[in-house]
Amino acid sequence: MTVALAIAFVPSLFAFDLEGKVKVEPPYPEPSLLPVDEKYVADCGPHKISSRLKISPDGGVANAVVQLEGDFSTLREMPLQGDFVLDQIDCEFKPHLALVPQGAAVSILNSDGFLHNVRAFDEKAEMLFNDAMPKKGQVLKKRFDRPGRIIVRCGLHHWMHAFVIVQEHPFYAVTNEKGYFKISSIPQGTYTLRVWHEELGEAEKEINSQTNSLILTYSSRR
Ligand SMILES: [Cu+2]
Repeated sequence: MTVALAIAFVPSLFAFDLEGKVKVEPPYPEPSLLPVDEKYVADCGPHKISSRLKISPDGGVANAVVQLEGDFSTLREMPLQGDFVLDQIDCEFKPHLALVPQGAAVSILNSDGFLHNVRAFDEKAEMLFNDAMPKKGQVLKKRFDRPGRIIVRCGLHHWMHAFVIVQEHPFYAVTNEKGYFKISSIPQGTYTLRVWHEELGEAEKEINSQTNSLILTYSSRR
């Protein structure tokens, strides 16, 4: 299930769109297989494919967070309505990375017919919540009031993790399977574009209204 972001800012002649691609230089690592504990194999299968680093055949990096830094405080507030969902299905979180406006309600689901134990931690590793979800179809509603990066884990299935990126403004994007992203209706100006990926780390680039497309390449795996 994907998370749809409804960004309803009034388009302006003085705004611009930015498209781009996040890449990594070869050689590209093979996806790693994560072992499943014996007692969970019946539910989850013998192993899981790691979601930490997904690279397309031409080096596009999925699940990188692209974010503009700037003062957007004069803009209209972000709409909080939307279908912000983090599902637990087949012993994995879907999506692996969810963008969520600050203060919006996020539905955490259990689509599996067995127990998950969802735990969220902020960037200082402080636990925000810790809830058992034993039932199929169970829904937990959570709100995140401060911008930042939340890691969500399952207390039972050690390979399960996902990120909730809490946005303070709409100028964020997550790269798709091919590494592409698009940020729309950016007010004219000069910004720092900050990129974060859980394996590849951080990168940044200065952009301005003349920058309509760019390719950002990580030099190697860290
Ligand atoms: Cu679990």
